[in-house]
Amino acid sequence: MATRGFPEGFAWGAATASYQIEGSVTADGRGASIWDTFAHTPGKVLNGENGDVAVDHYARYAEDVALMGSLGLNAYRFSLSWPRIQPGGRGVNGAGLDFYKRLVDELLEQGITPYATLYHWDLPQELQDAGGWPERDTAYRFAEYAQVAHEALSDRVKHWMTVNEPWCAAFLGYGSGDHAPGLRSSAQAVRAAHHLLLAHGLAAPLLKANDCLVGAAPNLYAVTPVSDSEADLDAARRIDGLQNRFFLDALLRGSYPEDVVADLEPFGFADVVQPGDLDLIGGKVDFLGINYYSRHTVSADPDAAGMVATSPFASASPWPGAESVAFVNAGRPVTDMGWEVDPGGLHEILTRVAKEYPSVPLYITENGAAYVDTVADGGVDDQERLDYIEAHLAACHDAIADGVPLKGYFAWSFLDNFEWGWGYGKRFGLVYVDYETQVRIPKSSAHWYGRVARHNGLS
Ligand code: LGS
Repeated sequence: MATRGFPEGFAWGAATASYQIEGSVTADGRGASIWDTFAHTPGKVLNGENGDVAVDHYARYAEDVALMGSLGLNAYRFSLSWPRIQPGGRGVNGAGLDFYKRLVDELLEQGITPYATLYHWDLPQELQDAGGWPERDTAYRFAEYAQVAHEALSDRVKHWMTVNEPWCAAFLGYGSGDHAPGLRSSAQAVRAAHHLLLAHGLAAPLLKANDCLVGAAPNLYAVTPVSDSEADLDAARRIDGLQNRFFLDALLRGSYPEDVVADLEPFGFADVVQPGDLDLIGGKVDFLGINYYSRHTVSADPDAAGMVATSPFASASPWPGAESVAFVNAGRPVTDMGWEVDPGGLHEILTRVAKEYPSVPLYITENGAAYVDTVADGGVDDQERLDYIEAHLAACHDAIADGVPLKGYFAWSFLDNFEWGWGYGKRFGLVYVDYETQVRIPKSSAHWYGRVARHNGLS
C-alpha cells in the first residue's frame, strides 16, 4: 500500500499522567493528593495497589526520555502533579517545580516537544478536605496553581492543557465513586463538572502569556442507540449530552446544551452556574485535545446486557438523569478492559467536532488499548495493540483527508503504569515495565510506532 503521509509538523507522541508513573510520593516536599488517600483506602483499587512507587519515573525520567528519543517520538504529553508544586494546595514548592524543569530540559535536548497537562486527577488532599471540586473556590485555587506552573515553565513549555477528562474527574470522582475522592452524589458531581470547566476558564487566559497555546482534553465517545426506538434515541441523547456535548459546548461555544441543563435540573445544576461563568469558559482554547477509546452503544432497557467498565468495583451510576441507561456490547472485538475496538468511532468524533465546532485545531491526546503482554526472548510481541493503534491512525488519516485540522496524536501510554481502580493489572504501554525490577522493554508496538513517527506516515 502507498504510504499514507501525515501533514508536515504532525506531533507524534505518547502520553502519561503524574500519579500513574512518578512514584516518589513523599520526595522533595510533595504533599498528598486525593489519589494517595483513595488508593490507600481498602477496597478502592484492585489488590490494594497504589502509586507509591508506580514505575519510578520521578527517578528514571532521564532514561525514559532517552528511550522516547531513541524510538523517534517528537512530542510527549505528561501531567504536572499539583501537590508536588503546591503541597497542601497553596504556595510554591521549588523542589517540586525543579523536577518538571529537569524533565522539560531533557525533552528539549532530545528534540521532543513537551505538552503539559495541569490536572490529571491528583487534587491536593487539603483542597478536598475543604470540599474539593464541588466547591467553587477550588477553581480559583486551580488558577493560582496554573499561574505558578506557567511562570516556572512557560519559557520552554508552549502547549498547555488545563483539565484532563473532566467527565471522569467529576462523574467517576464524585458521582459513582469509582475514582478519587470516591464520593457518591449526583448533585456533587454536577457541581464538580461545572467547577472543573470554570477552572479551565479562569486559568486559560493566564496560560496564554509568553506565546503559549491552551487546550483541554475531554474524553469523547461515539454514541449510538441500540435501536431507533424513541426510548433508545433518548438514551443516546442523554449519554451523548453528558459525555460529549456538555463539555464541547461549554469549551467551544460558551454555553451548555439546553436539553442537558433540563436533564440536570433535579440535581440543582441551575444554581451552580453563576452569571458570566460561561463567558469565562467558552472560546478560550487554542486547540482541543480529544481522548478517544471506544463507542457507547446504549439501550433504554435497563435489563440489556450492561457494561460500564470504569472500575472493577463499579457500583453507583456516573450518569445523573440517565442512571437506567444500559451499555450494550455491540459485538466488536474487545480489549483487555472489555472495551470495544471501534476506529470508525474515532473518525466519526473527529469529523463531527470539526464540523460542529469549526476552526479549532485538534489533537488526539489519548488513544490506546490494554492487552495482556508476555515477555518472550527479551521482547514483547503486542500485535493486537499495534493493530489497534494502526487502525486508529488510519482513521486519523482519513479524517485529515476529509479536512479535519488534526495536528497530532498521542498514544496512551508511553509506559505501562498504574491504571487507577484496576491497579497494575492492565497494561496500556508502548513500553513494557517489569514492576519488580523497573526494567523497561519497548514492545513491538513501540518500535513500529517510532518508525511511523520517523516516516511521518503509515506505510
Ligand atoms: O489511564 C487512563 C486511560 C486508560 O483508558 C488515563 O489516565 C485516562 O486519562 C483515560 O481515562 N484512560 C482511559 N480511558 C478509557 C475509558 C474507556 C471506557 C470505555 C467504556 C466503553 C463502553
